[in-house]
Amino acid sequence: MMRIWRSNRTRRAVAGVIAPIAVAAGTFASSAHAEWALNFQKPVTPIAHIQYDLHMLILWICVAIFVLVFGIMFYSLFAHRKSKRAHAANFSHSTKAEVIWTVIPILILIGMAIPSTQALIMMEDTTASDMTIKITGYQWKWRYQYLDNDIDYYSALETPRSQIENNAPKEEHYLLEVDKHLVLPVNKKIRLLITANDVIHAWWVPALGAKKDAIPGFINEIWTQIDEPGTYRGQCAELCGKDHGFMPIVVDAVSEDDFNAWVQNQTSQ
Ligand SMILES: [Cu+2]
Repeated sequence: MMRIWRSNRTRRAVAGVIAPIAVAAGTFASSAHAEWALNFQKPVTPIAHIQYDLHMLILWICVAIFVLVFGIMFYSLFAHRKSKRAHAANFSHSTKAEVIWTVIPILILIGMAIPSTQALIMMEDTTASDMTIKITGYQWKWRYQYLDNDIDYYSALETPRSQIENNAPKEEHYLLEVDKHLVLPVNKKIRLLITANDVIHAWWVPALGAKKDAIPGFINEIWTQIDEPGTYRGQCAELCGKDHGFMPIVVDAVSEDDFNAWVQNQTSQ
């Protein structure tokens, strides 16, 4: 009886180890299209640049603290080991040590708070924008309304069902392609008003450093100003129902002339 119980427990323990490995292996095998880059996407807006620089600054501060703390710890363990007949100091209170370990972290936190605050203030400043677009999240698509140009359309997933159900090979922009892109001019400050019509969504385009919750009944605002023409892709970033993973965002950043031509084309239809 004892033996069966033990073997069941062993089997359960083995299954507990193997199951996550199998799941991980399956994930690796099926994610041939995954983006394996480690850092943020290449920033293309002032906000994305300031976020990237802040991220790198704080990353290196963390690396320096890690190296210093673990360096001192491992050096101390090694240099003052018992076999060398090390004797522990026997003081129980040190004002000097307490002042040092209070003042240094405060200085580090201030050093991080100053650039963080500058970034937040810059990100919140939607004044003096050249144009305004209202973005509304729906289950499961986006609606773009160009308030200055009287353009209004929906943008929905274009990846065919056959690719999602593994009946056709997956394209390069699998689940990241839509029927109608959001077209924006480069080098213009664009104010984005973000809301939703049913549940909470979030409009997120990493290369633009733009991510904001789309909440029914509320209008959140962000701004963007894209440096380089290109196509930038994003996704809904708030779990919003069964097709949450099927409402991507595609932004086309084009020259001012191309944008004006596009507006002409849209409004003359
Ligand atoms: Cu959504």
